[in-house]
Amino acid sequence: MTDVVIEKKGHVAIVKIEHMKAMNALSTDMYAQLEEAFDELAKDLDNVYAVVLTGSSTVNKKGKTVNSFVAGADISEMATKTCAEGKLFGNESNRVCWKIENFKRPVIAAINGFCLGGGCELAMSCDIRLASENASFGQPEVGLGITPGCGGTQRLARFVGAGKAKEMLYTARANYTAQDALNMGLVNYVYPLENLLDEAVKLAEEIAAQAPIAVSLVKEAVNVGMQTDLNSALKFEGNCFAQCFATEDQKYGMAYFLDKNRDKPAKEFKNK
Ligand code: CO8
Repeated sequence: MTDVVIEKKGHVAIVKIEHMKAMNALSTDMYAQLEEAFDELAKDLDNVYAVVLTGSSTVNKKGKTVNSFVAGADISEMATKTCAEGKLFGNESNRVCWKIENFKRPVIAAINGFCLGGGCELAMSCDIRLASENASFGQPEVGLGITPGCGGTQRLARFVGAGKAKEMLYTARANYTAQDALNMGLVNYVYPLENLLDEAVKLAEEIAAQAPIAVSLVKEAVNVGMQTDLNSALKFEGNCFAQCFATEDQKYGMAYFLDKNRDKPAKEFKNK
C-alpha cells in the first residue's frame, strides 16, 4: 500500500487515504489498497478495537492547502469503461464498502474536506461520521451521466430520508456544507478542521475502552436490525445478548461494577 497508511494509537487504528494528486479519488487500485488496509486490520483484532478513516491534505497548483476525504471515484479511470467494466468496478467498490460496514470493529469517518460521490458512499459505509467545518458533501453522479454505484441511492436514503436523498441525487450539487450534513443527520458532529482528527480519535478511544466483543455484537445487531423486521431483529439482539454471558469480559465488567473498592485499578477489558 502506498496511498493508504495505517497508524496505531493504543487500541485505535487510523487509516489515512493519501492520494492527493486526485483529491483521494478512488480508482480500482485505491479501492484495492483500502481493502488491503482493512484486511490487515482484521488480522489484528486482538489489538484494534476501533478505527478512524480519514483523508489527507495537499498544497494545490495555486499554493493553497486543500483537504479531501475522498472526492469521488476516479473519473479519469471511469471515463472509458464499458458496461461490463462498470459492473465490475461497482462490484469491487461495493465489496470494499461492505467490508468496512461489516468490519468487526466500529469505523469512524473523520471527513476533513471533499466528500463526494464514491467518497460520500465510503463515509456512509462507516458507523459514525464526523466532519470538519470545511467539509463538502454531494452525490454529483448524474452530472457525469451515471448513477451512484456503491450505495449512494440506498444508504443515503436510509440515513437522511428519501426526499432529502433524492434532492442531493437529482441535483448533483457538490456543495452541501458540513452544517447541511449535520442538519440532515448525515454526520454526528462538526468540528474545526484542526480538531477533527483528535475528536475522532477521542471518540474511538471511548469506544475502544468498552468491552470489544459486546461492541462488535452491538454493531452487528444494529446493522442486521436495520435491514429486517422488528421481531426478527429483536430475536437477533436476544442472541447477541445471550452470547455475551459466555465472555470473560461480561464476568469482569459486572464484577468490576459490584466491587465497591474505590482504589481498584482502571477498568480494562480483555476482548475475551
Ligand atoms: N476523479 C479523478 N480526478 C479527480 C477527481 C475525481 N473524482 N476529483 C479531483 N480530481 C483531480 C482533478 O482532476 C485535478 O487533477 P489535475 O491536477 O491533474 O488537474 C486534481 O484532482 C485537483 O482537482 P481540482 O483542480 O479540480 O481541485 P479544485 O480544488 O478546484 O476542485 C473538486 C476540487 C471540487 C473536488 C473537483 O476536483 C471536483 O469537482 N472533482 C470531482 C468530484 C466528483 O464529481 N466526484 C464524483 C465522481 S463520480 C463517483 O464518485 C461515482 C461513484 C461510483 C462508485 C464506485 C463505482 C461503482
